[in-house]
Amino acid sequence: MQLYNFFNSSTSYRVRIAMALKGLDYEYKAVNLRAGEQRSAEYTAFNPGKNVPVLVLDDGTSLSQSMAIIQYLDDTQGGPRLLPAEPLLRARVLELSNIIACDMHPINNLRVLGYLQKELQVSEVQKSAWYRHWIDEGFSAVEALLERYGEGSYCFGDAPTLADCCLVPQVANALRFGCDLGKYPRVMAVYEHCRQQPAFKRAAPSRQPDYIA
Ligand SMILES: N[C@@H](CCC(=O)N[C@@H](CS)C(=O)NCC(=O)O)C(=O)O
Repeated sequence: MQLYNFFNSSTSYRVRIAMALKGLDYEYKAVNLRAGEQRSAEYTAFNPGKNVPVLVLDDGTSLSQSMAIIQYLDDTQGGPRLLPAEPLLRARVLELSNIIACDMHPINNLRVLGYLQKELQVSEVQKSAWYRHWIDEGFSAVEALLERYGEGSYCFGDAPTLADCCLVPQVANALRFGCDLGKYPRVMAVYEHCRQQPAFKRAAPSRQPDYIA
């Protein structure tokens, strides 16, 4: 398999964690988002969504959207289940994951921040305020869900799920933007625990071949 991704793209990082947890090997195909490679004609023909990640299967089939990729891998590959079979627990995992994947990430994505700055002419300070606002909205909700339902060292119990694949990259991204996450002790406890685990370490931005400090 091939994974088109970028070292500090949080959606790529989700898939890298899932693949590392499942022990899946892949060829690393770097797409430099900082250089705008995702918008090139060649890449757009490959992925009309103009984003990463994209997984290419051994038979050449390509699949975009991190949540679809992870669910596909969970359904077809071995290793630990990232989406539990039990319907309510599965829904809980998706509930938390979707706060990050649907409510947080899309409004703070590179293209959105770029549009705010270049087209709407917001200042650097306003852009940071926007970013921090949506991080706070989202992590307040995640923190409340972890308080209600979270037990154990991961989001849900003592084994990783899709929720952890989403939480860790979103925290890493917020820290990179200088957000104060001290208000979210449960979120941070899960993050710190995951960071120590070999699969999460392998997937970390600083361990990727295209990493730039
Ligand atoms: N919903 C998509 C979002 C993918 C996405 O937008 N990824 C970001 C990086 S985290 C990207 O490629 N952004 C390019 C851009 O904004 O131009 C997913 O989960 O895969």
